[in-house]
Amino acid sequence: MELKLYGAPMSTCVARVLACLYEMGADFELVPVNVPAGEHKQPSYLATKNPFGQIPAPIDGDLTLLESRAINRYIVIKNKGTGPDLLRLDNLKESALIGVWMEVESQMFNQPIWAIVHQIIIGPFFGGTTDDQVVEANAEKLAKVLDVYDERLSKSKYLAGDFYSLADPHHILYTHYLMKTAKALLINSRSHVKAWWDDISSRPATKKVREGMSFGGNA
Ligand code: GS8
Repeated sequence: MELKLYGAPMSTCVARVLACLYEMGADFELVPVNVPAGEHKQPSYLATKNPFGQIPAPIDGDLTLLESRAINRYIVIKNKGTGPDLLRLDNLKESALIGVWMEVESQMFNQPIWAIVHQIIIGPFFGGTTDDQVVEANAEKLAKVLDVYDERLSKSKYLAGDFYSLADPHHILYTHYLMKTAKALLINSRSHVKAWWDDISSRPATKKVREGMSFGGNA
């Protein structure tokens, strides 16, 4: 039975899973969830899809999953042999470094970039306003994180080494939206980060997921 992914393609966490599905060439069906109408907060959704009332929610046969990063681990392991080996579990050191950079994304990179993108793009789309002080404070935080990335990427082509791994596409979604704002300078002013972004953002799987990522207007 084909995996059913409940969500909306412009949603960042759904896009994280789509990037992995496209990269792995996996079969799936995207089932739209009407987030503005609150479909993801309805009792039936909470009971059968995601108890936290969030997207993405994939259902693969009798297996219901949540948390985009854990979902992607499952997709890569399930499709091992037919898709690219984005986790390298047969190589202790390489898989350890992939794990490290997936954690860095989740623990260091995600929070400040999430805050900037929510302030400038996603919040206003849902009727909110932008707090410039929050943007600036998080831009400062993200700059420090990206300095570490720039150093790392001066030594290897991708985050975990000279090979594309799951750690790289986990960065695509928020960076995609950041690049539509004036804070794109945070990426563009760091030559190694910029070269990495140019590379990963132009992969066919990434292009496909980015095509569905828009909150209208210039975003
Ligand atoms: C976060 C899911 C999430 O925040 C993951 O899957 O990685 N850690 C989880 N989903 C958002 C949309 S993506 O930004 C969501 O469902 N928001 C609506 C809401 O919480 O009401």
